[in-house]
Amino acid sequence: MTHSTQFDLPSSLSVDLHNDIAALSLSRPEKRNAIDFAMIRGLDRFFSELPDSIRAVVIHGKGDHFSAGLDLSSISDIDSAAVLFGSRAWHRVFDRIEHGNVPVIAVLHGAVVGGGLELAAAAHIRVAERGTFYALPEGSRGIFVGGGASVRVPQLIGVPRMVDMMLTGRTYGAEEGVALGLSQYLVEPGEGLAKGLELARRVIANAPLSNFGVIQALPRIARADPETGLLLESLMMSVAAADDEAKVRLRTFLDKRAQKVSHKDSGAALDAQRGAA
Ligand code: 1HE
Repeated sequence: MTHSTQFDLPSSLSVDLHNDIAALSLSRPEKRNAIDFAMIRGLDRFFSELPDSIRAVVIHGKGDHFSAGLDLSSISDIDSAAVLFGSRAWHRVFDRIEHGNVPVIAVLHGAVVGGGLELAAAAHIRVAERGTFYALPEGSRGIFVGGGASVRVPQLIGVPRMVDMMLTGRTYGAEEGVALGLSQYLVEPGEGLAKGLELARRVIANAPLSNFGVIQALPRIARADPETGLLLESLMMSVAAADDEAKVRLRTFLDKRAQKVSHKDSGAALDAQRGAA
């Protein structure tokens, strides 16, 4: 069911609610989901005003592509101050996605280009359909990345690969992307949203404080100096373990009523195998 009016979104964004998971669509297929300021403002509003009842978000794109990146017509005739403030607005929104209260899964297909890759990189998990391709054509457009790619893309694939993509226009396909870390899952065309929703359901089955630790503490610990990081890890562990939710879950395991860990059930392992085949 569509709930876009509840969120007061521009026409370029729409929302379907699947119980406590929101599927947010980039809905500007006629412009290949190019991201303009209205879409950025809409993303900002959506992620700042997300009701507590929404426990995970799946972002995907309508039409044949996830996103063609920055709407180039929006910067063709503006001064450098406006571009600077615009870029900082992208940063604020994508930070809100990465460090918000809910896990975000990006489902990718077709072009994941420039700012589209920057948006995907701000999500916590990426699922790519076969046929997805990744590019950073900023160099050939005479501009530079401005939505956080300099920080987030090297965390996924390393600085040398990003340099190559920007200097030579090299693109990566879906299969290479999953091997390099641009996505964690590879699925057949048309299966991405179902996979994203399935993953979201698994994610929200975790204890809320565990998920908080994963999306708020873990990335900061990984960037911290090791001594500070390890202290933060212990603090996060003690906060999560002291919560009633942990006590119930540990009791369930100790009473032999909890599911055992099973490698066969691991979607990640299955998809990685399929991707490598
Ligand atoms: C656009 C944009 C756009 C399409 N801004 N209007 N991004 C790029 O450099 C990628 C530019 N786009 C493309 O290379 C192609 O459009 C695609 C490979 C993504 C898709 O190709 P195709 O053949 O399916 O579509 P199309 O015919 O090229 O485009 C359809 C329409 O969308 C057309 O407009 P129309 O009025 O002629 O119908 C295109 O002009 C329009 N369109 N992409 C504006 N990006 C925070 S900094 C981030 C910096 C960046 O993101 S730079 C990367 C920009």
